[in-house]
Amino acid sequence: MEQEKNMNTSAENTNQKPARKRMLSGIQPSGDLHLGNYLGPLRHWPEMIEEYDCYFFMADLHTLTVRQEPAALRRRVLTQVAQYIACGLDPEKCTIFIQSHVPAHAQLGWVLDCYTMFGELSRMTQFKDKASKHKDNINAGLFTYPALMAADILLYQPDYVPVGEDQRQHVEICRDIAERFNGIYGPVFRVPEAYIAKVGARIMSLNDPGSKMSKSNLEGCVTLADKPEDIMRKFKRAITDSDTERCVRYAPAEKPGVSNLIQIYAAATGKSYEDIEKEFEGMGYGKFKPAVGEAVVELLRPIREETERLLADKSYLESVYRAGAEKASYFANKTLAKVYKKVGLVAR
Ligand code: ATP
Ligand code: LTN
Repeated sequence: MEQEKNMNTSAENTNQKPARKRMLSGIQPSGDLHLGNYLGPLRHWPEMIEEYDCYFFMADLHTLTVRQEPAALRRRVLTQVAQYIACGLDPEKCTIFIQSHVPAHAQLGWVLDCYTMFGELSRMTQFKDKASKHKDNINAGLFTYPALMAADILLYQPDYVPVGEDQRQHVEICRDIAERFNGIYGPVFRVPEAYIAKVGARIMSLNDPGSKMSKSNLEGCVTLADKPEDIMRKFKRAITDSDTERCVRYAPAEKPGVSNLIQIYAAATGKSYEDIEKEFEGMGYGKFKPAVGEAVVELLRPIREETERLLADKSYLESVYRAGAEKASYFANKTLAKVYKKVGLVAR
């Protein structure tokens, strides 16, 4: 994973420097986790828990910005806890928790709302995008989402935030908010850096390679829960191009569909783009598309099977997220108390 090169100006100013560097990230349980979530950030998290002090959470409060069916949301949060573990996040080595179980997120979120400007929120791509897709529900939470995300991050004083390319702007605004706050009150927050994978940072939709793979277009999206036959069907139908040579060549601008499949195949097998071009030289798309499908089936099979096993053990899952909330709360409450004191709230 290639680390973003951002200058971290205030990191050394904080007096809460941990022994190990810290990482934090979250994913919204707004649908089933998909191949973009996995090949972008999630796949790299298990490597990180060996080296960093890691916090991973289900961003359930963020999910409320779009109307949800309550029972389905509850089910997806539990599935996501199981999937995090099935992807290799050992709860003994990192902290896994549910955002709404740690009230400090909403509490700091409110304070940061008051240090985030209307103009900067108006420029957020995700807001503009989601507002155009949900015209009947452009709520205040959708607008202030980045301030809550900044609170999620800053509560834990992390050094790095591992996310996909589409979240770069949100990490940038988080840095701006932290610097603004530190500029007024002194070094309260560590200013974190985005940590973005080179391969897999932006997986595109299989049936619309101009848009990122997303839960909102299920035929173009492979989920971690998909059965092998569904995965194969989606890859066989993947949009490529009408290039008469039908050659497997990495050229994102000219051949977005094929380049996306090469990217997925590279991420799933560890092969380089050149090796993949050689492997399929002269073969056309008829051989290539099912080969990518098979590689993804094998990549996801152990995750799906382990998720099913874990979901049958509700008491274990409960023990994981309860312990996680306790540990996360301890840390988060320390930062929140400091913030409340700095802004002038009376201690209880
Ligand atoms: P939606 O489908 O509604 O856009 P999402 O799939 O982006 O949602 P998020 O919770 O917003 O889900 O994203 C979780 C993480 O996965 C983020 O770090 C995000 O950057 C990353 N991610 C999402 N889609 C992709 C993608 N297509 N390629 C790579 N990374 C992605
Ligand atoms: N906005 C993120 C999810 C998210 C997040 C976070 C990611 C909410 N809070 C804090 C990293 C750190 C998204 O992926 N859509």
